[in-house]
Amino acid sequence: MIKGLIFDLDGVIVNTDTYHYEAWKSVANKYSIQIDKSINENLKGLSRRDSWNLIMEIGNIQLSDEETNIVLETKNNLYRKKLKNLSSDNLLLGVENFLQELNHKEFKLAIGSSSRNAKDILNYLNLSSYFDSIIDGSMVKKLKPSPDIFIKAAKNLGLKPIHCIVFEDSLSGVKAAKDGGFKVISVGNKELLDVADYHIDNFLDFKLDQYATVS
Ligand code: B16
Ligand code: MG
Repeated sequence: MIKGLIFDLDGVIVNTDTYHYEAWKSVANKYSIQIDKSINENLKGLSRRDSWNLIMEIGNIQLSDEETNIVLETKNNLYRKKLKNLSSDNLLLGVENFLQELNHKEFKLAIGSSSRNAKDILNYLNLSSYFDSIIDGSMVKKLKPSPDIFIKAAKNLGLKPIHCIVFEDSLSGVKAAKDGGFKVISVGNKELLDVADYHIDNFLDFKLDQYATVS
């Protein structure tokens, strides 16, 4: 029986995944590395550092630790600049009504995001109060594709993974949740259905009783 729902943030609650993509494209461009949408699918969900390591691998370059730290800071500054444009228009379709409905039905809700900016984004969009627990990239050692972030979220909700559903838009996140023993609903990219249990494009027509099909 499902008692808890754990949501990824970027690309599931809010479409900030496009801001990450634009910021990485611009940073990579300075090193003449081209990033396209299919490369970006593999960056989604990874930590800032792991994302850059993958980009360096693709571009076949290596930087000193000092230069790497500058790149990470530059990317985050670019990303945070874009966050200034955020509004409720950036929420995934139907997500706020869905969260309200879940709160009303007394499901336990958590965020499991790799982003160290997660809490700022949730506060900025006035969404924090929907969640009983918010786990971000600063709170676990191993980020996605390790299941630790979701395991910590479930623990904080006082629930076992088998009693939770994870919503994810990234391959690394779907794998993390499956490895942690969770049911997973992929959001957005239909190809993720190969690894997830169920798929939705957004939350607009998603009904609570559809849980039954995956639980
Ligand atoms: P930050 P999620 C992830 O958030 C993003 O998908 C990923 O693109 C980003 O690199 C990662 O957060 C770290 O974000 O640089 O803000 O700490 O999808 O797990 O909510
Ligand atoms: Mg995501």
